Amino acid sequence: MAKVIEIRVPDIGDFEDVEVVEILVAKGDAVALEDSLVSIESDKATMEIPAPAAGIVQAVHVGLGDAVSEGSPLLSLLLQEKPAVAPPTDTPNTQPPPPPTQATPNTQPPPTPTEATPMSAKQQAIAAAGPTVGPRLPPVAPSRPMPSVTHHASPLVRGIAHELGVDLAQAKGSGRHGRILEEDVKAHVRDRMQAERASLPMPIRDAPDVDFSSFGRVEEVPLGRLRRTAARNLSRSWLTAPHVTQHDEADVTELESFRRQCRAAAAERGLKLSPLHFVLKAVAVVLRDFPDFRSSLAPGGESLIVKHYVHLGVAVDTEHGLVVPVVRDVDHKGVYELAAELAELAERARSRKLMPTDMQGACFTISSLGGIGGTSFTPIVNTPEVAILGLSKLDVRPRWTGGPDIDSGGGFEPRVILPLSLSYDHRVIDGAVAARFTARLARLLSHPANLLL
Ligand code: CAO
Repeated sequence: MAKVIEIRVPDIGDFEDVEVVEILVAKGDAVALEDSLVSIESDKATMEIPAPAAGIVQAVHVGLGDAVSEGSPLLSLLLQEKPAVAPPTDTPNTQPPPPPTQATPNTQPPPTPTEATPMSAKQQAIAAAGPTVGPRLPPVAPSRPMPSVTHHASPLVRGIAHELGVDLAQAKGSGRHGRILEEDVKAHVRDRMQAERASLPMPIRDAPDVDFSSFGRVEEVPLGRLRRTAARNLSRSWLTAPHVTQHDEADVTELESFRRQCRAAAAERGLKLSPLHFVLKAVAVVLRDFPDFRSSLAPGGESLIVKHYVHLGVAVDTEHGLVVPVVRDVDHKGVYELAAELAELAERARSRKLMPTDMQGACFTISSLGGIGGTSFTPIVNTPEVAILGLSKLDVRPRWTGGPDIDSGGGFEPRVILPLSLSYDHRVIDGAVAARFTARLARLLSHPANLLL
């Protein structure tokens, strides 16, 4: 005769009001011996309660989130007439019945299912433990709480997931009620590996080797050492520092008027003042308030090394290639002194007389193409510096003197504009800070008297 047994919460040690976190079966489900029925979870551990025998679920007595304690009814199971697994062999089982999954023995008296159908040793062991049979929660040191579990998976699958380093919360279950099976864990690992392979950066290859002579006459001209070195440095910078260029412009009308006034005095010193010399001075002032712009990323990228000196590199165009000599302590020097020093460095650069030390120690670089032309460009940061300022050609542009309401009067007046292009390493400098930097520089150049302050 068919027998219905009540499955109850087993001995779970000292725990009370443990939460039901998973109900893995529903009324009418056929379950096999040891199929997990319900998962309960304390703040220390999660435990699945297995079926003590094969059968059909008659009723589920708990809901998700219910608090249960030892002996609380979980579900009613109509035991199968026939055993779900092979009947016991003739050899009597002399082993004491092991607790289903855990080491701690069950101390509850076993209510005995009374059906006559013979059971396997394992079934007998489990059924003998009766409705309250089940594993105790494993003793877990309070200092090492178990992670909470919100997925359906057998202890075996959890073990495999643990071994493979799979977070079950990320895996998709294809089993009944979304239960995560062994093959789901493997599929998850496979998908992750494929995704990782796909996200690997493409290897950087040289441009394809083309036989240009097949299209016309060619000649091969060797590159000088300077150009080869510059090419290496520029490539490294471009590939390692994420570049952004902030474009701005400074109204340098007053500054240009002042520069013209200084022309004679400069000539007496054997100098020519260019806009660049004033920009050097202004940049030194702005750098005082923007320490990140005179910093470098420390090796490993975990910190910044901020330099408390203001040595500025200046890009010099020579027939052998680009070199960047360094003007030291710009913040402590006057514009005439800077003009004299830069002229001397540029002269030595062009006659290839610079020493390696002349090109070391900058914390920021300026590259001026203003004497040549152009409206803006993207200079490449001279890493490990984090920013470089490009200057383009002065332009005279009309400026509206009235307010935004053009009907209320106003007019246009010519203004001298200096285009600014600030490239920066976005790992170190945020766009907003870069915009503040150029805005501050533009203000300073627009009111050159402030340079004295
Ligand atoms: N707008 C208009 N005219 C400008 C100017 C500007 N922004 N900057 C300079 N000029 C003028 C100068 O006043 C000078 O005019 P005069 O001959 O009438 O006096 C003329 O252009 C030539 O100036 P210069 O280039 O000789 O002098 P400088 O101080 O401005 O620059 C140096 C010196 C060494 C930086 C420059 O000669 C140089 O080599 N520039 C090229 C840098 C370079 O190649 N950068 C690209 C690197 S990639 O980032």
